[in-house]
Amino acid sequence: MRLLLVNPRFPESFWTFKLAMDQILPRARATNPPLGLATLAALCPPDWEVTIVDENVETVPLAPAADLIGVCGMGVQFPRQAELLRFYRSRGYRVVAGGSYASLCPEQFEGLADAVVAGEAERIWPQFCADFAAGAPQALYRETETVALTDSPTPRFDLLKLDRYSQASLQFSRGCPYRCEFCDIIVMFGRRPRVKSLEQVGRELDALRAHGVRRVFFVDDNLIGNRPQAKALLAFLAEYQARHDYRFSFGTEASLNLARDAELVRLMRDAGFTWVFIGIETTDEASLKETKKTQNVGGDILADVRRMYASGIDVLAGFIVGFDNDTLATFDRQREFIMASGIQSAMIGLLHAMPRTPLHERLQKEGRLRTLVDSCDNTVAGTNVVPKRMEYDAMVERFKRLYRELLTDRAIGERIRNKMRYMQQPLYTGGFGTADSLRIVWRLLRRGIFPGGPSRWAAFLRSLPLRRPAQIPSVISDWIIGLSMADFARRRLEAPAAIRVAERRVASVRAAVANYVESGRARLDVAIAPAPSVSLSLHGLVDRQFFVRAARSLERLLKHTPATVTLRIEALREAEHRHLEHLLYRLRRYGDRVSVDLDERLRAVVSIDSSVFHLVLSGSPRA
Ligand code: B12
Ligand code: SF4
Repeated sequence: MRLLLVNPRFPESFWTFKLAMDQILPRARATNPPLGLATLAALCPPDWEVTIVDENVETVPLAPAADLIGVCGMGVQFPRQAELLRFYRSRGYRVVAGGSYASLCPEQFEGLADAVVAGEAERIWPQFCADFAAGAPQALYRETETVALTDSPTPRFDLLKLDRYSQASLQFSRGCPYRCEFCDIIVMFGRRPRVKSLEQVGRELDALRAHGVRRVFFVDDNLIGNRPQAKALLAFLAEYQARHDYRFSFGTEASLNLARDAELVRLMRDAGFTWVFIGIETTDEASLKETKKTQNVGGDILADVRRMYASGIDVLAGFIVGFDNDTLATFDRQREFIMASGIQSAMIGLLHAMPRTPLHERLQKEGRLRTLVDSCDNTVAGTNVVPKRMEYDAMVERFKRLYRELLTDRAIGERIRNKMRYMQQPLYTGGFGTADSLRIVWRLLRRGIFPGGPSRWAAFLRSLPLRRPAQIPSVISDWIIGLSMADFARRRLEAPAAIRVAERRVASVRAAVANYVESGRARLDVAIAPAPSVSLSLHGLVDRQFFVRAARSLERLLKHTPATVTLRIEALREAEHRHLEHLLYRLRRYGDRVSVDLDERLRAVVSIDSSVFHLVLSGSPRA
């Protein structure tokens, strides 16, 4: 049996760190590989031939040699996941859906897939494989019991292109003992953390070591959910690193009470953890109590963060605004805290109600759910929650402003200084070889710092720890994070003035292709609000000049505005293929905002990299 597993492209967000991936880090095209797919591959019968394609780092095959295609996805990937399922199914493939969103909302996949696997796959995927091989798969496989993680096999890391990611993923536990009202983790994985054995972790590390991996993200929901087991793991990791004389640099997610357990922090440090992502959410005690995040109540959160720094471990954090207790003034308090704490990777979101969570249930009862906003990415400028003590529009505007305030050059530099004052000896060393480290610094300077002009140069220079060279890798890393987030915010959380710029840029696209539109060979559809978008369709034959003019004006439109562009190509002479390629080459950098919709016949001869552009996959051949 030939199985193809696909991880659909993520829409761009703060989490994709596009600037870093595209322009600064060598080789990396995405942060993490699809660990769920590698685990699923390991659960297949041994005689199945499995291939994994991650559309975030490579293009999807349009006519793969496969008997079955599995497509995974989080909620944010659902539109692309659905598009891929529809496309492959329309080509006669048998398709199966799974992953985080299918686990939470399997009903959304009705009519999209031949089968849906909802929940952890360790027990139900082998059942599906047997049924599929026997020709009688069911429509839904839903895990209703508790999966023992000791039954989880070593993921097929060999099927992943690990060198295209900035770090590898490894999972020790699932579940979290707490009960935050907005959290879907405890709905999907329960409140009793389940863990793998230390031998299993050792085997996974052996496999990653064999691939030369250095940076590993323990993708646990809360690594310290079961403290005795976490401590055993950490001691094991320290011993593993020493035994193999191999330095992995680890990172993970953990609850804030980690900082209040000195032994745990010490073990973490000894094990080689260089960063930890903490759900701080807010420093407002009333909001924390309201959302039942009781583990964060009753301490000094700023002191907690600084204690982590003092041990050399960096803190990345999640923040939320929009609790019932919050007002517009909450944004100011969040800004003050984030600045003082020096947290660079501050993922701030408006409170979202994910389906099936207690928060969703409560707000539904209170009639406070908005339906228009996608509730799957918690950092978008919108939410499905109707706030209690703020006007919705004012809240969204203030949210965008908060990001803008935090992502000025000055604020990035100031946070670095505020952090480094407390993190005298960071454990983070980058984990790159000398040549790569130099390349990263050079690219950061050339593509990140220099283009920012004198104010950025000054902020950068002021943040350099000239008397503490050990801090340099962390400072460089924080600039890469800060500038990547600022780059995304500039393009996506635009100030109102951007609309005027968009109008000007759209007018120049119009002028560039006017002749072709008048002669009926091309068509241009434009929308400025709510977001600028341009759709250029080619249905008659054009010449080289068309592509040159279109490339120039579209590139500028994409560069200076948050516009999206759709290219619909129904007719193209062979001689024009290379001009189209040249046009796409110029738009590459903005590929996540460019959709390419090729006529069915052209799809076979013009290759479009779907990891760069959104390749539209209409289900059936067009008439
Ligand atoms: C690591 C991680 C990340 C990493 C890396 C993502 C990546 N590329 O892998 C980063 C930090 C980048 C990230 C970002 C985000 N994440 Co995230 N992330 C996780 C985390 C902690 C672990 C995922 C993982 O690797 N698990 C380990 C594997 C083994 O488990 P699994 O994926 O669940 O797979 C199992 C089954 O689902 C099944 N399966 C998986 N795939 C398939 C496919 C088929 C065909 C089948 C049949 C079965 C199947 O088999 C596996 C074995 O049981 C999860 C939490 C969690 N516990 O799942 C959140 C989680 C997946 N993320 C989530 C979200 C929402 C996001 C963000 C949108 C940010 C946010 N919180 O708003 C961003 C978007 C990403 C982007 N690039 O834009 C949500 C998804 C909610 C949902 N139900 O859709 C989760 C569940 C956490 C949460 N509650 O916030 N994330
Ligand atoms: S601590 Fe994190 S994983 Fe645990 S319940 Fe709260 S939000 Fe969910």
